[in-house]
Amino acid sequence: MEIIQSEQAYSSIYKRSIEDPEAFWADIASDFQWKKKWDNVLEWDFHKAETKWFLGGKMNITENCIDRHLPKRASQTAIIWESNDPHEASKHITYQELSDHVCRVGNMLKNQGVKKGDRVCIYMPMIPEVAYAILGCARIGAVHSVVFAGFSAGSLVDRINDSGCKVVLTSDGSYRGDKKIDLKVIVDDAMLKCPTVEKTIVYQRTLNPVNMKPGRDLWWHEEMAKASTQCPAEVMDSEDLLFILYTSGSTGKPKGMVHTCGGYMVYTNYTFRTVFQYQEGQVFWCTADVGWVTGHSYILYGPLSAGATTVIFEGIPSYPDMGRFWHVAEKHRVNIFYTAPTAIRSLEKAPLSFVENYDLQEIKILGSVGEPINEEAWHWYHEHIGRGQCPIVDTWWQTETGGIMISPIANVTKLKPAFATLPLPGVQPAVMDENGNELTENGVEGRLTIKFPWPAIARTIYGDHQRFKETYFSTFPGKYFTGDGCKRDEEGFYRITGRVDDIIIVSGHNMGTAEIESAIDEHSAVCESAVVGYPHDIKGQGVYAYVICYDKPHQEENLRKEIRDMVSKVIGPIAKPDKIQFVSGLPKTRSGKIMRRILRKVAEGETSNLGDTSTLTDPSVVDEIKNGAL
Ligand code: 7RM
Repeated sequence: MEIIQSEQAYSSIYKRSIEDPEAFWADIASDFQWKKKWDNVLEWDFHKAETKWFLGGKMNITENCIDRHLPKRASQTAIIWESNDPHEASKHITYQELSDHVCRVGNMLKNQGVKKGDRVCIYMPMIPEVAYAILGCARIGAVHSVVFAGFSAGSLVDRINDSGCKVVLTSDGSYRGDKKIDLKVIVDDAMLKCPTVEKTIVYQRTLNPVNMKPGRDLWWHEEMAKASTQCPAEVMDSEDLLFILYTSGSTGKPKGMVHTCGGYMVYTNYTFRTVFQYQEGQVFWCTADVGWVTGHSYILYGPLSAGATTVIFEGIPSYPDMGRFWHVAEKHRVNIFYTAPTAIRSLEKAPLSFVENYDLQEIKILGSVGEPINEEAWHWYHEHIGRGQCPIVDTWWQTETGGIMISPIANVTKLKPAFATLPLPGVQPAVMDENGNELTENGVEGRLTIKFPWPAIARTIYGDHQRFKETYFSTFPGKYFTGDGCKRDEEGFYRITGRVDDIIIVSGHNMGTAEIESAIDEHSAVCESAVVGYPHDIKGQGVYAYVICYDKPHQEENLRKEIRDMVSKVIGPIAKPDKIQFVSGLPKTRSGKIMRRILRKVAEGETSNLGDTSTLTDPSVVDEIKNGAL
């Protein structure tokens, strides 16, 4: 396959990918190891919410992530593991060792009666074994369902039962900063309500005493010792399930997004190599947790299928101090660094000496994902981490899209701070107005849809195709609706303005809350903000801003005025916040997304019935917010 290396190449390849998508993707797919070539590249019908890629093709993603590299790269490091504890030795796992571990896990699962198509829940910390677990499932055709190991027992129960998992892979405990979490206790609690689970297999990480239920609970090290390092890769159809990954809906129960083998493999590999311009021998570090799609696609499947060296980091950015990311980047000579704006903003707050203590010369490319990156954070990241020299790829995508969709291509296409910029080849965005008309010009704003399938699009919601169809394909019939709003500027560059459910209408004007936040954040005293709408007698909706300052403000009224003036200056008087509440933190989920539902309720004057707050990193901020409500 041809990797794009110039702006002209981008234009011509993009054009070809739109004119003849099947030929374009067939060409890319032919670079992989197939056990049998596909009969048909694509069949789709967005009215029925159906997409199939590489039909009739037979393959196994682990052969493409491991076996095919062995002739050349058996002794190359596949995974660098860095512990939560900076004093614990890091690990370098070669492709050969990865092969042995993954095959062992495959056999260990088979020994417990796991067969192709069975669901296996993985509830583990960020240790090398979580990678072996995920790939071990894929090796034997079991469907993995990774549940982020920060979720509560109740969330675990919902996810296990929704997909009927037969086995749970877990550990005795996990480390997170200075905290130790007893994962097995949470699993024990969950097991009281999970009738489909026959076995749990427990890896020893923290060595805290755990309760092992006879007949159900097994030790990982004992079972692995019995398992051989030879495990033939199960023959998978392109459209067989690879994994289920739950993502929260705007309301109600989590949606089990289903990804299949062939298209997902092709797309995560292609986007990894293209967006980051990965070069042979480079070290790639994506700081996400494997419990999120970013970890699936860009810690494991993308980099490993490309034969790269990928970093798995067990810890958090602030432990033992705010320099940890930069310490790890220096120590492992990271070349490509991919993180989230929420992390950037929190590190930006710390003294610069935490960055300056480390040599970051090896970093060549920076990435951002998960939410819109505000301009201030973009510039800080560019200047201080990228030394003004590294491109930042602001990658827009979703659990549902499987891989990156809209993003600059590092060192190839133009950057524009706070813009995800251009669609990748094969991606056909369409901006829609409220009435369902496509806005075909540039210089428009509307809802972001995608009008043609790409190989890694989620195929369904596990067990609920109707919900899949309604959520993604009914708002704009015939198109995939992302739930995001966007602008396309005069140059055709996309800026994602945030979830459409975060749009507020003030005096008849549509405003993206992200846009107001970005303006507030430009005030030098402000670290971060979150804006929601609240009912307003005259305007319909008023603007309510929650603002975190670097230092606790002394003269709140003065600062409020300055912030209003700033917003007025940046966006216009219409966007000026009506209410500004200073807070010390925001209610964030563990993936760094602000739980706006809570902020909206408090802004509306509702302080009881805030709903489930168990997935918040720090539920105590909710009380502070309630008590300070204006
Ligand atoms: C990869 C991931 C998806 C939602 C998506 C957006 C937001 C993600 C960006 C972004 C602006 C970005 N999957 N989002 N990336 N918004 N710029 N570069 O995050 O399923 O967890 O979230 O995240 O709203 O719809 S996700």
